[in-house]
Amino acid sequence: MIILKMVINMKFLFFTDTHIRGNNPKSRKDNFVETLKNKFIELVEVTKSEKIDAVLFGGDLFERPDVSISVVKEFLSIIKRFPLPIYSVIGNHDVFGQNPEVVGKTMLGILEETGIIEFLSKEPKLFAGEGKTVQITGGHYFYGVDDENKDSYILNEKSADFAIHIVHGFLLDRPFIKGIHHTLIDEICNKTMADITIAGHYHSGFGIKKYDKKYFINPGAIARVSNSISEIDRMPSYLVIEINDDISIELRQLKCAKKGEEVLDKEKLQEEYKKMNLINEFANQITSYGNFETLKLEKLINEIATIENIPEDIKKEALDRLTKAQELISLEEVID
Ligand SMILES: [Mn+2]
Repeated sequence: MIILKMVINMKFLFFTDTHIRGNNPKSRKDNFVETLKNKFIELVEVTKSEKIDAVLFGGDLFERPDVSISVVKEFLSIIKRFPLPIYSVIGNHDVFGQNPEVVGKTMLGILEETGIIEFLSKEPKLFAGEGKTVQITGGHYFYGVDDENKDSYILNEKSADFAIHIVHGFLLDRPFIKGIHHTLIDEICNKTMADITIAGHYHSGFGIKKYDKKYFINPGAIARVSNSISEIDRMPSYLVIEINDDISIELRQLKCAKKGEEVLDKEKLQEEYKKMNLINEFANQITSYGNFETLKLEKLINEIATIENIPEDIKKEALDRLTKAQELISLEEVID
């Protein structure tokens, strides 16, 4: 009798930026909630039928930190069918003030407490197949993730045969508009030990890139919520990663996703685009204090602190107060 060496593959499914919310984004023509629920159902079915070992998520599960309880409950009835926990990083939309330290005050924090979500960190989670091991690490989004220090993107040590690193940040394969902080694959590819780096955050995605022997991937957002005209041509996609002696990665389009023209209102998108241009023009006019790049309050505080040489602890206090103010405002608002 010949005994064949059995190789048990390890299979991972990755998706990102679902932006769960209870209402329709302005530019959508369909019922966004129903469409998104169907996408989760498809991902659960793929996970089951293809015997996925672990589900990985790239951040921005929720559109906002305090999505209403009824909406969360509706989606949880589907999400809980995944093999749990879902290994996840925290996106900028999941928390107040883009501050992952306050995740305890958010819906995502509740999901973590229940064990549905498990946060990734620099501390690797280890998966063992037949003779091979895979480690998973992650970096949450935080204010400044794409500044000089690219720490969040770089895996310094590898203790398994294969390393997957997940990050929520503006990772790109080519330079973007000057003045908007982003990170190029070129800047990190020689520094990171990860075999596969997967990013969420940039909704358009850039697909699968291979630099030397390392993969850098962003499959794009599951939800088409950006007010960008290019979203019309994009089909929401996810990844299936198979690891045995080698790595194979498949970028797949969601079968249930409809064509962009069917779900997005082109006229509304063009209107939004014009509005954004006006806002940008206005922002460009506010140059008396300094060269403000956007109207993001966190950014303004940081820029003023730099210009005025304000001590670090005072800047931190200002950012903390801003976070608290955003929490207060959100309590007062009618939620979803
Ligand atoms: Mn997002």
